[in-house]
Amino acid sequence: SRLILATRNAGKITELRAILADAGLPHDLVGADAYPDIPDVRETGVTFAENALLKAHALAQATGLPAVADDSGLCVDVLNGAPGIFSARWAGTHGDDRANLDLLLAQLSDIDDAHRGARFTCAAALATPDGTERVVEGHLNGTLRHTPAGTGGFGYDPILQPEGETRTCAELTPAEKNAISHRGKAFRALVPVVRELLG
Ligand code: ITT
Repeated sequence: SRLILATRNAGKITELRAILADAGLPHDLVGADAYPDIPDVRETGVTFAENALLKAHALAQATGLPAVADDSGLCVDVLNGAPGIFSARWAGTHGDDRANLDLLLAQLSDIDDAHRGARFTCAAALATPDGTERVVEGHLNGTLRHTPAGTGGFGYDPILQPEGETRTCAELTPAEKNAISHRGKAFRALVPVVRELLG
């Protein structure tokens, strides 16, 4: 049976396919790009969980198929949790990863190493066409580098060094990142829920 991945972010799609396949989820995973006529949902929620549910419900309603969605972002301690749910458009243009990262580094230029704590959060939501919903969260704690390193992953990966690591997320292999990431944790927790509700 088919399960919609309610995201248009290519980095997320790549990671989700690997995470869900590794977890043994038997469903055919169909990206939202297979439905180009369905408009993007307005992310009007004030939490990651609310926005993930909005995206999952929108795709489930529009396709008549169950859908999972990811809302995620980087929460920086000295910025009181910003960029948070605004991570994808921190510098103004939605999805301009390089501009977002450069602006964040500029905002933190005076902050010393002891005060550069941050965490990635991912809310993973499941919605079915009958309106059933579930949502779980995962986190990855770390510190922010002063300069980007690495070419893997996407978004803020080149500046986030996970706790206990000497490399940034962008220097990890995809499997290493998925094993510890906010997204890996959230979607591995969602898999038994998907199995229970969808069979
Ligand atoms: P969809 O809504 O279509 O899923 P999006 O990119 O708009 O795609 P979000 O609103 O959830 O998704 O924004 C997520 C942003 O948070 C993303 O653009 C990155 O800047 C950042 N982010 C999330 N997960 C990340 C990760 O694993 N590594 C680095 N940055 C990440």
